[in-house]
Amino acid sequence: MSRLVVISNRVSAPTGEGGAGAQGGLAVALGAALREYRGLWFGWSGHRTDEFTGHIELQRAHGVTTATIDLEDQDVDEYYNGYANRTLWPLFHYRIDLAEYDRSFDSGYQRVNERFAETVTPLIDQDDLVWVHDYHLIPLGAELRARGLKNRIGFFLHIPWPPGRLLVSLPDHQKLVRSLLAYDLIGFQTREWLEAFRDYVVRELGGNLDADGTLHVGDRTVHVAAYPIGIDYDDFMEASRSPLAHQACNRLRESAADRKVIIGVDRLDYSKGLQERFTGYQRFLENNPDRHGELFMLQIAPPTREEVSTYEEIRDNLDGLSGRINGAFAEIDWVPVRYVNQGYDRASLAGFYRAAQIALITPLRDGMNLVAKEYVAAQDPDDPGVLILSRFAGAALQLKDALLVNPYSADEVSDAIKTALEMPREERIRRWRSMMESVRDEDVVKWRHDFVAALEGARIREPEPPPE
Ligand code: ADQ
Repeated sequence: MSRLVVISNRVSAPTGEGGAGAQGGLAVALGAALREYRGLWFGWSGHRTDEFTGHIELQRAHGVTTATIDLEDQDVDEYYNGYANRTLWPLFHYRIDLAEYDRSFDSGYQRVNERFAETVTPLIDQDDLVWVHDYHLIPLGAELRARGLKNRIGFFLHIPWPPGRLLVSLPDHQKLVRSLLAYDLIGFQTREWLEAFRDYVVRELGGNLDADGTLHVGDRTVHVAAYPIGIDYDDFMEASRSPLAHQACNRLRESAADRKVIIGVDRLDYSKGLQERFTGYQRFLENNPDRHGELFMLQIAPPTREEVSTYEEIRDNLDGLSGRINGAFAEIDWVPVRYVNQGYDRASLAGFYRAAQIALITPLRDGMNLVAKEYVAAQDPDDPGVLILSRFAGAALQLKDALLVNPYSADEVSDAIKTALEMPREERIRRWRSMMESVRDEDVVKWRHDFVAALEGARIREPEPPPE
């Protein structure tokens, strides 16, 4: 079995097996993959330095070696806060109104990808499989090839791929997409994003598509496929049975005092549709005065990317909106919105999910959305809650038995809350069972096995012809 080298923007030091750690689902999933394949995980430490030195900090913990580098202030501003999070993130989430195009971002993005390639190349052995993650590192494969790497290199995009009509608004869009052709395998979360990518390559780059889905562009052959990411089912179930999860569940139930709980859990990001969700809930309260006092909404949303101004704005907007809803509807013994700006470990989240009769997960656009899957996994099989899910989340293609809504429509969201509150137990159980099977069977272990197997099977690269 080949060794696996995972490269992502950030590296989270693995904390070992078991459910109670404070890591995100992806960090746990990649940590497990690396243990299985005796791997190396390379990326940015998250720290800034005055001057880039290329010094690699190597650490070994719980069977995984991590290798991290520090970046300069200018790198962080132009690459991470700039091109990745001000240009690509909004554009790939269909928000060209928020996308900022600035040449200094392009050059910073390119420079950091070159720095990643320069530093990681000596750590890669001839037989290693290399797996690059996400929109921060699109040109990395081409930079690794430019340094002579012949290994099989795969890329997985965690976020949506935008329709060609939006993507062409990006200056130098062809250059960015062409750099992806250096990979042997490109994975997307869903068929929808995969098809948008293929359409672009066929129309804009003159590519051809084989019957088996392989793309040919000039002399390049690239395998492209959808690999929907899942949760670490076993690990999450273990977390949800832990004392911490029970404590969290009881704490929320006791404080709810027989009221039903509608839960939302998201990073504070405009793609997650939080303002639209609050507005949908407000519409429900306006339309159903008889239900006031019977339920409340708990929104957990820790701030992220605070150095990007649009994220400050959304925080201000939500503070205002939650305050206005509470001001308009609260009674002395009932507050309709509990809005919490802190993150929780996975075990506590599992407990909160279990205590909530409804999950309201309404991103305007989301590559997958693992919170929806975690909510399903955490439910009591005899009395499961109802998942209300945006039809624009990648997860909606698998969780077809959720109540699927258009997150832009406050009326649809309001109606779905009413339907969820009134849904008979038998229907809740039937819908939950079918969703649970998909969450269990299409988990993160399957995701990484499918991707790595496809990468192992991807054609070994022919040596490049010598320059003329
Ligand atoms: P994210 O946009 O971060 O990820 P999501 O998949 O919902 O979105 O969450 C990832 C993890 O973060 C989950 O395990 C969740 O429990 C945790 N998390 C989210 N909000 C939290 C909170 N308030 N407190 C504590 N933990 C929280 C990106 C893409 C997604 C894709 C993932 C994985 O945007 O579409 O599903 O990568 O590929």
